[in-house]
Amino acid sequence: MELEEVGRGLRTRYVGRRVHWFEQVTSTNDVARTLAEQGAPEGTVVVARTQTEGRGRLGRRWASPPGGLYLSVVLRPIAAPYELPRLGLAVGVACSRAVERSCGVQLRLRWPNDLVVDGKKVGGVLVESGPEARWVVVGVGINVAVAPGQLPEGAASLVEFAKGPVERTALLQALLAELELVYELFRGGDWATLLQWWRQRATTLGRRVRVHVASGVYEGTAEDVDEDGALVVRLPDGSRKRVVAGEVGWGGTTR
Ligand code: BT5
Repeated sequence: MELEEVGRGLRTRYVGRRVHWFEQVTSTNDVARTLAEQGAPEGTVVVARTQTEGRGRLGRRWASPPGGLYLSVVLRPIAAPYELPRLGLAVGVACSRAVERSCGVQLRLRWPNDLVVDGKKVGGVLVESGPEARWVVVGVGINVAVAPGQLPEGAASLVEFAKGPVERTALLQALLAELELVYELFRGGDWATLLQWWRQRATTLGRRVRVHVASGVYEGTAEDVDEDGALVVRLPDGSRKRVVAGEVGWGGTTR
């Protein structure tokens, strides 16, 4: 992937106007955090071909072999920390729109941050922030064409679902453009549009779910996502529970 090519076809105002490209880093989120702390402008992007310490949430590992897209974007929203889960969902929407646009694959969203095709995880979103959310780093990992055997159980690459080859430059360009679009909606407070777009792509809603939270595990039906980005689950006794942070699975499958 040529940096020049990415810049040439890019139609954004600020996301991706500065791209730091690396063969290998520990984690693009680490590099972006450092840049953010040093005052990097909003929209600064870090892309790496591989990561040695790619991470997911809660210190989990993110397998980052060649053939994936690993990027992080520095943002400076004027937002309270409690608003950031919404931004995470918005980024998932951007990924879905970009994948659909660039390779025609329908990328679905599993609350909170999984990017899924046909029940397989093909990517994830990790939002990290500095003190009082003065800066935010949005990390996206997408398995574009990773060699089989280099991904964990339940994971897959986009090429397995695409009709033709998946062009990484086109995907990255589309992703940067869609990220700017959803970020503008987020900044403008248009949560209604973002939520509608998220719902249209959600795999989680209307299904029976098993929710793992710090205090335990319970089952119910995932009804909706609320204005804070929390999952609303209807319990068997009819009451509703808001899940702000947790894991969602169902019936032994990850679909
Ligand atoms: C995520 O975490 O899904 C967020 C992943 C974000 C990765 C990007 S890459 C660029 C940027 N730099 C970073 O260091 N991170 C971000 P979580 O929901 O915690 O999911 C982690 C789980 O997904 C792991 O425990 C595995 O089960 C699974 N997993 C690990 N690597 C995977 C991969 N490449 N594809 C699919 N699933 C994977």
